Amino acid sequence: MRIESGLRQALGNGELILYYQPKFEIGTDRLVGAEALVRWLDPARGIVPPGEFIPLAESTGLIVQVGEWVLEQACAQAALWQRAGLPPFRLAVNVSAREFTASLPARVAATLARYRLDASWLELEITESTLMHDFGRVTAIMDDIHRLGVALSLDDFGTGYSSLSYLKRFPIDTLKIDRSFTTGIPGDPSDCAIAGTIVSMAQQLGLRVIAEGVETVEQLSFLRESGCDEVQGYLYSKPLPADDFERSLRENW
Ligand code: G
Ligand code: G
Ligand code: NA
Ligand code: MN
Repeated sequence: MRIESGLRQALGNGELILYYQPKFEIGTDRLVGAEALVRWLDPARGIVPPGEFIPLAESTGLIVQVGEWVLEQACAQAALWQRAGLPPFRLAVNVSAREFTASLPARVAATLARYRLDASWLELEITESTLMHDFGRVTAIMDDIHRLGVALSLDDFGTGYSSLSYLKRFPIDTLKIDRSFTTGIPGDPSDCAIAGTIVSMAQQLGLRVIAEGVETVEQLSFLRESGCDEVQGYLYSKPLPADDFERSLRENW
């Protein structure tokens, strides 16, 4: 309860901030995307990671307001980068199941318009739990988002319980191999088999595939050999504040 009222205040006081973690294409080593990750800058406690307040925000419904702020902030930042003439990349925003409502496509469209941000700059990361709700309703929302030119990726792939048949029924562009599988590469044969199978399934379905949580060159080599398209993880960069991200982008990437 204390953290809930604290989070409500944090929203009003501008204590939320976004960090940005780059995504790289394996074949070209080019930065092709980034994931926006929210943090709470609590004056008393310092930086509070999302793992400590997103679950609470989801169970209380506050995630809707948090999500509105995140989309707004991410688009504002991407528009600055677009206008600064940085090489274009897709900025991904995490969207929880409770935010995935019929009003989302219109809000996304309005936000893009407000910042004059091209839709090719935006991607939404959803999880399998979002897909397990009413099929017709979820498909309609995804189709509307897709029609705007905004990409959709399936986060934490392989950890959920839904049927694989959704991969052909929903307009998904990219699968994100969950960090828990990447961690076991190359030592754990099961994790290697799962990651390799996700990559080949994605290829055969015409989807892009990215591995998250890549920390070692051995993991990178395995993923390259498997044919994985992109990687994200500490091997390349931790999530960074906007200034640091932009500086690295100009200097290194
Ligand atoms: O940054 P970190 O690895 O600590 O993030 C932990 C979790 O919080 C991840 O599962 C991530 O998807 C989630 N998360 C981070 N930012 C957001 C956000 O803006 N919205 C939602 N819904 N989840 C987020
Ligand atoms: O649930 P989601 O996939 O959105 O979570 C992404 C989270 O993973 C972010 O909070 C980010 O900080 C974290 N992360 C990103 N790269 C790495 C990595 O290489 N190793 C570890 N341990 N965590 C990572
Ligand atoms: Na994510
Ligand atoms: Mn993930």
